Amino acid sequence: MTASVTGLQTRLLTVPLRRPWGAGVPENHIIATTVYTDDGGEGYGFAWTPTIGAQAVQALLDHDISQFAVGRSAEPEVLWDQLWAHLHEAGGAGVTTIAMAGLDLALWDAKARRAGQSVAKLLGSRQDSVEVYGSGVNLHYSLAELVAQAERWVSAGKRAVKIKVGKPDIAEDVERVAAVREVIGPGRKLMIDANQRWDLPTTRRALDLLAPYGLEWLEEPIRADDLWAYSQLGRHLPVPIALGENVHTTYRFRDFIAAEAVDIIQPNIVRVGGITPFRRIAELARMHSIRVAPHLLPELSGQLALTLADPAWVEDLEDASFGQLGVLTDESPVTIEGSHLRSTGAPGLGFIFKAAA
Ligand code: SMN
Ligand code: MG
Repeated sequence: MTASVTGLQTRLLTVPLRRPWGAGVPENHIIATTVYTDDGGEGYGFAWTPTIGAQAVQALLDHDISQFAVGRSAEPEVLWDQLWAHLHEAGGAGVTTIAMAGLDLALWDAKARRAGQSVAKLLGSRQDSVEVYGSGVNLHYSLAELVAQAERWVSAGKRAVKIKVGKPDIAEDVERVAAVREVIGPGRKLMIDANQRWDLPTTRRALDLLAPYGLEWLEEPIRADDLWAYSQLGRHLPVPIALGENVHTTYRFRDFIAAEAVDIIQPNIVRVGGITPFRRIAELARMHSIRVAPHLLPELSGQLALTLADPAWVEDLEDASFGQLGVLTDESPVTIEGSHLRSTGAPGLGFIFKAAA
């Protein structure tokens, strides 16, 4: 007999960032969830938004999702499809899927706790450790601040780092990429992230100017909605294209992969709707020899990366893990030493949010 859901509770936490992600982003929002099941089980999950929509996400969970889930199977893969169909008129992706993650993650946590295992072990851990890269939301940093950050990554033992590009004058991007390459030397990997700031011609020009610095990937040069523009970039670029933090459904990932418009995908496990769709996306990628680099959220992404056959790098955004933000009741379920992330093996997802941030 599988358990069924008896209740769902949410709490909205607003968490100040230790290093603001620009003038408009001083904090992040976490919608902590608890699911209850009729076998006495409990599971802890969350949804997350850096800036937009936290109250909308919480309202969907408190009203539509809770009402729909109670009385249904607590099996996350079964409930996910039913819930997605139920919520679909509110949109197949975005706020809908972000809210769905709040339930899906809590259900996976409950299932793993019931089995007395970590979620990674339950899903079949394939790696003892995964590599993390140093990352920063640093477009607003001065050149000196950026160089200092790159120096911190080198001292911390990172073997790969990612910086933001997309300054109004591309010459400034060239200067910043050159400076960071100088600090990290030729042996470390360097990724750049334009956060959808460019159009097609600017991207072509940027590739010409920046490829000589030896780049592991160029992330989100163009609006993530514009599959057509990505498909125009062509197949054998001097720098692989990474995207996915703003792609929300399995179908849309399929479309990018089928159009040969992406080389590395970066699903955000919350934005796609939880672990259930993340695993489907990861399988899709594997069938097409596309590597998966789960976006942000190292406590969650890191554990799921351990279950992948061929994980790409996991992002370690400076001072921004839940553990570093001080919002967890216990020690973090993952450890990061140098460039390696490992699981502590804590049961379930292994993290519960404090009552107040
Ligand atoms: C990013 C996106 C959202 C929040 C923080 C950082 C960024 C990244 O695009 O890939 O690190
Ligand atoms: Mg990014």
